Amino acid sequence: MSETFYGSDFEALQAFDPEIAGVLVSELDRLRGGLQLIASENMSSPAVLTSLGSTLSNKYAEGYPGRRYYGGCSEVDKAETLAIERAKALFDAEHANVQPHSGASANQAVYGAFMKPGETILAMSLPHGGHLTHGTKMSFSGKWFNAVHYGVDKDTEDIDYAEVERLAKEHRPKVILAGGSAIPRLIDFEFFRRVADEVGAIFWVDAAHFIGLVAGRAIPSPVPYADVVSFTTHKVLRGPRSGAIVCKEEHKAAIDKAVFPMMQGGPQMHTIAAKATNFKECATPEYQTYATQVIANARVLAETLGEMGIRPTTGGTDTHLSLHDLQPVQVTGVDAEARCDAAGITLNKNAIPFDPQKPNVASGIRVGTPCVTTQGMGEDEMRTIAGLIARAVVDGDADPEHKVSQEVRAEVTDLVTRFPAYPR
Ligand code: DSN
Repeated sequence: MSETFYGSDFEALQAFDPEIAGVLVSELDRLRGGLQLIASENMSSPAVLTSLGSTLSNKYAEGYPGRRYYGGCSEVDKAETLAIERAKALFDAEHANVQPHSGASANQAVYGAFMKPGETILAMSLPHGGHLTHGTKMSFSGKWFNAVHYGVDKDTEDIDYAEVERLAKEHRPKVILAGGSAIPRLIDFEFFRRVADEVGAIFWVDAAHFIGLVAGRAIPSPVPYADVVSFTTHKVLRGPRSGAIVCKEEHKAAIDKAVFPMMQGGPQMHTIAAKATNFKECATPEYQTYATQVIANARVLAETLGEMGIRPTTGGTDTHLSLHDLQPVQVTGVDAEARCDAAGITLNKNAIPFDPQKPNVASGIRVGTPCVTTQGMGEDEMRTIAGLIARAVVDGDADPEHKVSQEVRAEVTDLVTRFPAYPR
């Protein structure tokens, strides 16, 4: 079998293109050498990476299995059918479309399926934890549609459900959207469903961040409540960098037509094969254990950072991520990110709700546990990591040669040596 498999031939790449081969190796070294705490990243398995690096990348296959605009699709049809059936089974969904190239492409297709330009969507505001594609002025979604935004409650810092209901009744949107990029708490899908029904709206969940926790049966699923659920496949889910949509049977035709031919051309068949492999992985008991541990780790990390003065918004987390307010320690998000980076800790600055700083400075950081949990770390290691973050943020410096950067980096090296990414 391996004699006829032409993907992932690293030696051939090295011989022909040493510059790019060098980047592949140095990126792997970077990944292995530090702590990866970006909440939206993970480390796909060699099986997923093998499907990605395959000759399925060559195939044009516009259309859907059994209904293609090109010949020669018999084999890629098998891959896409497996991906669809596995996604439906994993999420107990009536229909799945596995062709979106990314989360933004999946979201574009949802707009295309349900909305005409100028119609109204009610979604979470970006500065309060939403997403660029949820109606911000910089994205197609805010340029082509009328976006009305809800935020979080000033006291709880969780979704302001009363505001959702008030705005829904005032604006009677075509679509109500729940989900975002920096929401540490569970979302009350039943509430959103009720409000959507009351105003006759489609209920859409962008589950990109937490769909892996749903797949691992670690948190409640939006699928029974939502008309449509879009997601990415590379976050907690741990699949290839890509997107997908699941929906009710009644929306199947609208979603499929919106993905292709409305928004996309040829599907990336290698990525679809990798999604199929990933969905199979996610159906295992090992993955369920992983998803549960991701949350346990995130809780301890958030709590311990809080004890060290780096306050978690909403008081903690129910998911894989927490958002931290750095104002009590008088450090900006941008400085915290740079100081952590210098110490071998990769995380991102993030606006916190009601942030007085501009988004490119920000008063917060977002931390997530998908990667470190994939590496096998548990709650004890999270306490250690919280201490390292606090040290880097409060006492550290953006200079990697600074004493604190060096000391923290030495402890990071110890951790990642004991819990290696992609063990050799
Ligand atoms: N950029 C992703 C994130 O970091 O949350 C969302 O698209």
